[in-house]
Amino acid sequence: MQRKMQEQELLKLIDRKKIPGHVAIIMDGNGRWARERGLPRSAGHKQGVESVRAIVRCSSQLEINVLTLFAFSTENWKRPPWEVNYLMNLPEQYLTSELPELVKNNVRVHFVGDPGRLPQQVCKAIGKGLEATRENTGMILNFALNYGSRAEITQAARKITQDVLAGKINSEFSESQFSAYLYTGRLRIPDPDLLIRTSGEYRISNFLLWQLAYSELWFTEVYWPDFNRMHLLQAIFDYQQRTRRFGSS
Ligand code: V07
Repeated sequence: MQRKMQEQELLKLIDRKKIPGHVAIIMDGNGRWARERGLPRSAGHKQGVESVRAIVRCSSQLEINVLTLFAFSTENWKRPPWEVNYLMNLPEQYLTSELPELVKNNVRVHFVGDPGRLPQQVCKAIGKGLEATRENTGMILNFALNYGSRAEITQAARKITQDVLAGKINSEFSESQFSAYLYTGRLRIPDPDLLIRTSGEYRISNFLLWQLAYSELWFTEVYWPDFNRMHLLQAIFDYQQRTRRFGSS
């Protein structure tokens, strides 16, 4: 009852006309959440997926245009094989249970990252998600999988160099021309307005380095498995209290 009251209170304070268009989230703290409960790390990831379900639902209801979730970084391959294996099953599991609802809610699934190293079962699940939601016109649910920002920028530089050498683009290309070579540019996803990171870490960790240039940053001590719609509403409320300057003072 108490939680509901607070939620309605917050909802009243939020300006529905100033909802951030693109929210990106670094979902951190699953391992610590599990350790503090004496549970295996997999239990933290499992509960983390529940938070994903809830936050996707809430974001779509709030009419956020793009929600980008950092699900697996290029660094995460260094984790123990059993854990990597467990994580690699999550995209398929999630889509198997959620795809009907995503389709119904007009959500379009997208991906950023290097598909090269992803196991076939993940590529298949992703392909299915893309295919089933490609006609949808509502929120873009963008999963960052095997994503690293420096790798993204480096491949963009390589590709633009090829196009310059092939005479397809002038070597004096603009920032906006360059950004079209990033994963997000190819998908026409605008830069994030708001970045959320959970679990008391105050870093960007190679996530969307180019795209976050002017984003508002919001950090919380809450571990990702405990992150719920109240926290999202709080982040959006705080975002709305800030004045964005895009570099001008
Ligand atoms: C993962 C759960 C959330 C906390 C962070 C790490 C663990 C959802 C997905 C997912 C990815 C693609 C897709 C559908 C769902 C996911 C990984 C890890 C690797 F199409 N959660 N989640 N993928 N975690």
